[in-house]
Amino acid sequence: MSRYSIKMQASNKEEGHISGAEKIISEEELEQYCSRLLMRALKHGKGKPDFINLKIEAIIEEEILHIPALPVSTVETVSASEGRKVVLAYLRKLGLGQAEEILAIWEQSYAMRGAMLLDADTLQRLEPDRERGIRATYMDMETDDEARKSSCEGKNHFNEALVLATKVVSHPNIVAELCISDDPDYVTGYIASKEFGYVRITTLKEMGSPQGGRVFLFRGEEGELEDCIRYLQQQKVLVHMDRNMETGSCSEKTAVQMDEK
Ligand code: PML
Ligand code: MG
Repeated sequence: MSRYSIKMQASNKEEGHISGAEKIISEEELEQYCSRLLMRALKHGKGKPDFINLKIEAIIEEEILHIPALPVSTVETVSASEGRKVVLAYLRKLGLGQAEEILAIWEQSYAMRGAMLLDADTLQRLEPDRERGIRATYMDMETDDEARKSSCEGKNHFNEALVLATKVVSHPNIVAELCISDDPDYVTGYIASKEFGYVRITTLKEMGSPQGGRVFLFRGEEGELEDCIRYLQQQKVLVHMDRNMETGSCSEKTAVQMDEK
């Protein structure tokens, strides 16, 4: 089967970045998904784009790494501080002694376009470009669930994050990923690791806050860093989703709960 990677990026002069998404699909699906991603760019709540970039690249089938999605679990929390305590507990369970410091450094990722790559032990920042950060890319889900697959017209935070987290923590040198969305009305975040899977934390920031970012925690030798960055930014990955896997509606539920307060 011939497959293609499609990447969409939309921006305008007032807002800067408006929307971005990517898919890995077959040649037969190319036209349909180009149009879906175009609609996603045009209908974004942040505003009308004045620039849309659709990048299409052929992919060699043998270059694709196929991996199963991380197992998912959910921890219900009612406040950002409770959510952060859950993250701290998981970091400690992963053997990361400097959990408090990692949480503090995570805040520096809020201003970045990509993710921060942090040495889990020395707490040294490892991104070659600190403003841009690391862009985990060239990944998509593989599923026979049509509804899930076609959800790319609008953003599905959970599906997209599960795909990204599965790719990222599958690298031998990544111990964990921490993520809070920068979308003001999306308060569910997660900590992902090979050991504990994808752990959703239903409240990890205050409702209305535009602050969010990602940290990839690296553990390894200096000589292993280059391969890790190459994997994160260039390796093509298809994440196989289980049909019975949850589809990610807990943040909306939390949003309602928060509004009622
Ligand atoms: C983002 O906005 O890209 C981050 C989404 C985090 C999703 C968390 C979840 O619902 O599991
Ligand atoms: Mg966002």
